[in-house]
Amino acid sequence: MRGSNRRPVAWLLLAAAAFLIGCGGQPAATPSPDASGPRAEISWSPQQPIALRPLSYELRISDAAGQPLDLEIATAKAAMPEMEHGTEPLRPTRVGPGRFTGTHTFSMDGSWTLTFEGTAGGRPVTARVTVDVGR
Ligand SMILES: [Cu+2]
Repeated sequence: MRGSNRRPVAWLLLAAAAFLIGCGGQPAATPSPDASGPRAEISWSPQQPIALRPLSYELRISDAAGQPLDLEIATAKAAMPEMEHGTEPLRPTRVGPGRFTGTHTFSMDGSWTLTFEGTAGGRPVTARVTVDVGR
């Protein structure tokens, strides 16, 4: 009866294939490193960010419960925590509650931290998301 054990494996492979196909055209979303506070998720086009190329992004800010957080962004910037050089300004445009779009060109490959600061419901909010550019 060992033959019957193969079926779940086949279904698992099918599910994995369907998942890969389903995600093929979708940009990857990176969860925020801070799970307790507001979450920032960002997806890129092209899907894999590369330095020195204009990229489009879609940013979603949500509260700890996962609901869209209607953040009024005051400052948005990209920094490389491991490096001494300065930050790059980001200019997200609000397209809905907790939803923003924009374009950016990273100056170099590496690990970038994007920080979005502002207010939501009169309270200060900071949301961060990490982006691996060029790797
Ligand atoms: Cu750098």
